[in-house]
Amino acid sequence: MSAAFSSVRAIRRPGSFAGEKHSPPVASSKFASDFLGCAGRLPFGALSVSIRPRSARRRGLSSVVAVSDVVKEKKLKRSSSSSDLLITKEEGLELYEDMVLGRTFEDMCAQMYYRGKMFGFVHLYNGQEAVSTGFIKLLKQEDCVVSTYRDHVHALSKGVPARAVMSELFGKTTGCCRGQGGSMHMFSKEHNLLGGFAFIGEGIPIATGAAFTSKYRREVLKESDCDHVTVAFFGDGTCNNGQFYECLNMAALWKLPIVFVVENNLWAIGMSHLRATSDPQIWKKGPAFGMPGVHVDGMDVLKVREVAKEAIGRARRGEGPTLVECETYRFRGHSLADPDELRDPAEKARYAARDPIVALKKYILENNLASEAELKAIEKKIDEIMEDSVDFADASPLPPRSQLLENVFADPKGFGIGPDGRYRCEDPKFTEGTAHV
Ligand SMILES: Cc1ncc(C[n+]2csc(CCOP(=O)(O)OP(=O)(O)O)c2C)c(N)n1
Ligand SMILES: [Mg+2]
Repeated sequence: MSAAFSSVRAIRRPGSFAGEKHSPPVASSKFASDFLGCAGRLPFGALSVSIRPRSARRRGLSSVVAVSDVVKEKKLKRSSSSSDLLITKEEGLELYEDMVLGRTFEDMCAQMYYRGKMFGFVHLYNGQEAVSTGFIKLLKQEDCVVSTYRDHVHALSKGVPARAVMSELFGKTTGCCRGQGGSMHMFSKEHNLLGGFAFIGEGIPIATGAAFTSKYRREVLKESDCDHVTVAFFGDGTCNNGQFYECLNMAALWKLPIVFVVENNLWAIGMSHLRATSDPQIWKKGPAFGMPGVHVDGMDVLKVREVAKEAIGRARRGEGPTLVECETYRFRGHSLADPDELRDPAEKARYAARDPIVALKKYILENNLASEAELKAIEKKIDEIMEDSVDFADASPLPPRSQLLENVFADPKGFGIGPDGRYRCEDPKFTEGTAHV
């Protein structure tokens, strides 16, 4: 391990907000009628309560908070009898490991960012892990994932090694994009992770195209085994962007094998979802285009997983797209440059009390799926992976200067001719001040 990091790297355990003091949890029933549990209120009646069957409301166990009439409610039983459990021991441990990996990785990112190891904006995913894990752990290697700028954890869930993600963040040649993408542009052909997009909404058409590819291969090229599904993740703020509507229309029209997953964390930088959106119930936009719309508690990986199973299965069977709105929350500011002073501390505390990792741990222990020692062993393994990924990234070389103009689609000669009559791109000073390579 490099001496520069060894003494001060701290690994934070789930359940604690990064750098923030814990406020006492607020009783959830007080906010039961609030949309997504946030402080603001819906401009009209809380639909999530009104459309759920009475029995489901009484049980309070349904994975689906609100749903269009296309999707039937799943009856989820929770009991200590192993046959009724939502997950097997192996599944529980896999979910736990993936969520702890995501959380621990992001906390390490914060440390490395503030230590000057990363450049540009870095957006962390803390709090939203149940969405990534709940969906991606059900996918096959051939299935595609399209992310946003909050993409490190999606990459990890899809199987991109922590070393490759950390190195990419450090801008090193061993990164999954050879250091050319950075935090917001994770990509891996091998893992069918199609990016990482800094511009909001940009990934949605790419995902729609990937889903079209699967359908084309199966129906036109007659590759009967091509049942690949694409999952597109994006935020609530992004749903006010035109590309979202265009792609929903196209996906429904062509019955594409895609799941649109909205990670509704209630905020778009400092803009509250309730202030920015004419109808904040995003899931309702699915039925408007002729596809199921589902609203699920995104702080509960088991509920997300149940909804994901249904939506992914539907896409794989060739039955078309689904829009899933996951109620979630980010435990940190918009990016690591955001002091996060706008959001109400009471709102933050309410969601901190619903930490998805703590909830899964409780479920595993209460149902005797695994022991405390087994979970500790996973946490230790992840700590070792973190140390290793930072050491690896730190020791890796920076890209050579010659890499700078690779993958630039415009003819580099288009940069013009300098006063010495040579192409500007051939002048070593051309990139001076923009990169230190
Ligand atoms: C096309 C475009 N417009 C504006 C921005 C600036 N911008 C960066 S993040 C963001 C908010 C997105 O919020 P949301 O979709 O809810 O995602 P979250 O950050 O909450 O995950 C905006 C408007 C951008 N990146 N791209
Ligand atoms: Mg958001």
